[in-house]
Amino acid sequence: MKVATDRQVEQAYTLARERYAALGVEVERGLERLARVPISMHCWQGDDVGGFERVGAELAGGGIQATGNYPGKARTIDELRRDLEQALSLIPGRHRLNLHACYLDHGGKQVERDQIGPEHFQSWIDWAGKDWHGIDFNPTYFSHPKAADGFTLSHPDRGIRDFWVAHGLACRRIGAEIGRQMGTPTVVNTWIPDGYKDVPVDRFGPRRRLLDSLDRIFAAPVDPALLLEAVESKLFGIGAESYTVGSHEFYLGYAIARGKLLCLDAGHFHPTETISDKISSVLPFVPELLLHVSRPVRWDSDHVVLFDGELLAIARELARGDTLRRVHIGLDFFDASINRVAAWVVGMRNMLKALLFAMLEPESALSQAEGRMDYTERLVWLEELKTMPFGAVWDYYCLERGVPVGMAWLDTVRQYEAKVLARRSSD
Ligand code: RNT
Ligand code: ZN
Repeated sequence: MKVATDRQVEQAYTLARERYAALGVEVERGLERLARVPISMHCWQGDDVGGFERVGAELAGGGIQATGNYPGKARTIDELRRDLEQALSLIPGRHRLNLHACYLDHGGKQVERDQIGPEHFQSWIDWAGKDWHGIDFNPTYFSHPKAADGFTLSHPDRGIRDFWVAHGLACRRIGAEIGRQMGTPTVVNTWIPDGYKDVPVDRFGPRRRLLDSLDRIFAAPVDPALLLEAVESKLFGIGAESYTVGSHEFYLGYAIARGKLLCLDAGHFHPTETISDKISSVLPFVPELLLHVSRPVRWDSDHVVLFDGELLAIARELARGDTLRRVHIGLDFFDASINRVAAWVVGMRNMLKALLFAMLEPESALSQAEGRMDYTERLVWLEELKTMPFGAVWDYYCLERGVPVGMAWLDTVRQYEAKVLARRSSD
């Protein structure tokens, strides 16, 4: 399905550019800015957070859960890479790959998580090569027998903590080596599932132990040109409803005290609490931020990101001023009930669309109205902008970057599904 001819896209763009120019917005500037923003695309949407440690790995444990049984999930590294390539070819711009430690390439010989090294990710680095802007990384502190008690870095048993600290240290080395080879720092993000299903007696002990484990992992200084380290909080998880060791306040304090990046996941707060308002509150106190752009539906359900109000609110915060210089954007969702390649494409394109929308707002006119305390004008401006011919600019951007315009990309995904995904047996 061709949704429009190239000429139609160009004509609509020319008119749209004039409309924006009348508001004092230079559309070309917005498009150039957008082209410089990499989004970190999470590998785990491709196989429901399974990973490749074991043959036929299970679904994620540790309080996160992909639901659905849509056929065609990637079962091997090669399958996942093909799927990632397919998705990337339908997304405008140059982006980053976000890997988890459990996606290692062990070449048939199982390796324990405290023993992994950069060699297990060399094939990812070689594959990512020049097509990707860089690679980000995550230690995997879940889906493992030593995480089965619901505790890892804060486990009461010293031996189990030591094992996970060793994993954290190994991931640091891996992250730094990836950063060195890719020529752009790897953002290594720490999230642990630790928590209690029911009301604990001692809330201090696990947090004291987590603090100590983190300090052991982060003890040696690292070169920020190779590695940036983030910590990710959470409110609750399945089976950890009453108490999460790594809460927001805990990691906010940790990131500020230790100069780490704070990771804000859109699904890790109370249902009506949003992360858009947290960006300007936290950035004055931490060096940089990592975002896990996700979509919670009633809980931390990790639905595919929509072009909705909260995504726009996040994008506006990023587009204004030079905030983007200090914020890394990653996606974090996993929907196993729809075509997984399509899930990536929808989420990535929506994130980019939202950024473009925000980059086409007349920042100075809006802030002047606010500065004059003319809240009537501010309101009228913001409402007017919603019906500007933004779609025509987005379509043109896709055309210019050589990716399908409109929903024409779905045809490609359907063909890929028929040719490749449908042939993967579900055994
Ligand atoms: C879990 C966190 C975490 C994971 C990934 C797979 O609640 O959001 O970021 O989704 O590490
Ligand atoms: Zn997350």
